[in-house]
Amino acid sequence: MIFDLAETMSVDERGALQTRRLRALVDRLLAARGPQAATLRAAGVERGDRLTLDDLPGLPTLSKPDLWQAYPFGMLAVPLEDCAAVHGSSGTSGRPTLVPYTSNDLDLWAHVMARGLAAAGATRGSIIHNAYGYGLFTGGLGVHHGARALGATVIPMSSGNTARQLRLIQDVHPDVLTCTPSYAIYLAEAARAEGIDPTGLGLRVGVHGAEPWTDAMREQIELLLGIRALDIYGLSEVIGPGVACESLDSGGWLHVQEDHFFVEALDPLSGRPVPDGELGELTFTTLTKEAFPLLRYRTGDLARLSRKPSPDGRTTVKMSKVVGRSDDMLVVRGINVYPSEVEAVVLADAAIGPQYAIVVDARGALLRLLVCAEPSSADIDGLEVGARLRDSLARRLGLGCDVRIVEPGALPRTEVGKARRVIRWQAGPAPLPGLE
Ligand code: DLL
Repeated sequence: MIFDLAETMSVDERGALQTRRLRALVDRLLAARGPQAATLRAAGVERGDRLTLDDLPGLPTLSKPDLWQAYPFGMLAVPLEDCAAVHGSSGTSGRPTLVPYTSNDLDLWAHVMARGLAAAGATRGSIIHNAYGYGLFTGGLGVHHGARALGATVIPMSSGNTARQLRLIQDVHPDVLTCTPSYAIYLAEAARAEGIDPTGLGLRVGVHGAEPWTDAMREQIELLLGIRALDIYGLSEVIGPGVACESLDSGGWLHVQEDHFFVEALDPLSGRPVPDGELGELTFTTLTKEAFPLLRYRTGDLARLSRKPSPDGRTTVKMSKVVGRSDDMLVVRGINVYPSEVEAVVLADAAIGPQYAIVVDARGALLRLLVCAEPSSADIDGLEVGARLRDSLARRLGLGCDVRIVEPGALPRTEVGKARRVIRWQAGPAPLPGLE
């Protein structure tokens, strides 16, 4: 179902709307006199009214360190008393970011999330089991607001307490599961361990995001839970989940809600836009946000954009799955590797289960990659599978990796929060058992 006709607007009509919104945004930023007003003025922009979308590549960008510098509320564009909520992210690099919302911002968030849930086939009649964490993290409350705007019934489970989650799923029969992709796998494994067939739980579709995952992992989730597993992307700085969502018929692409979040893909080194279809750093301009508006925010997330017609009738620009982060790229003996490429090779082997970890051994002068994976069943010959995986990694990545096939259950699981699949081994004892 298409929740909002704006998703099917003609490209020209949407362009005109975006232009009007861009002009108003620039005027708001200038009036707020914050750090973005200063960089705009330094770039010669004194007012918004003549700007067009083609001018965007010439306007200043900002990135995470700019937000840290303004922490906690230096980027606020409205008085703090006009804010209705504050969310944030703990940040992979350990420094928090706080993101305030006005009441209108919360409505906008609910609206784009409702578009995403509807795109996944959720309806007013749906029961949404929401296992994203509630709290400062935007996952739980973002999906919650969206489910309310759609008119569905939401179960605010939050993360953790898996036994209770399973009990509730069996009792309430939700059709939609919302959680991180790693938690979807965790839940399925926990069900099996309890003797429950996870494909018989009655779930129809999963809406998974907040961490990188590949199509190989999608297949695993679909098989384990007997559902369609769709991707949802977002980040707290821009609004939270719902910035872009896959639909049941979008062929694996995520529709960017570009009437509110204008997207560019930039070359991470030069900062210049890359052509559609090429990998670039997603950069967002929040056209309509009030409390924390951002002009050309560089996310560090790498993906491709496409404007080809979508079979589902939506006309918005689409993004591919995120294939990595610009700061995630590993350079191993001169070869550039993204963890997602390793994941795709590992999970393509049916003898390997969904649990794996990449240990980057950075103790010496040259990085070494250790890929640890669990077999998909206990009777698999670890030595044979390990040798095969080493060969496929060498063939696909042009890189020699050490491979360890460990006992089922030996790798750490993530029950709460985002999965940590890349582990840096800087010094000291091995981060996982059995490594040397
Ligand atoms: O993770 C918002 C979210 C919640 C998205 C629930 C989807 C579902 P942050 O905690 O600020 O916000 O983290 C944002 O997570 O810059 C990406 O690096 C990563 N990320 C989010 N969604 C995806 C995804 C939420 N679908 C950061 N695929 C982003 C890959 C994702 N990475």
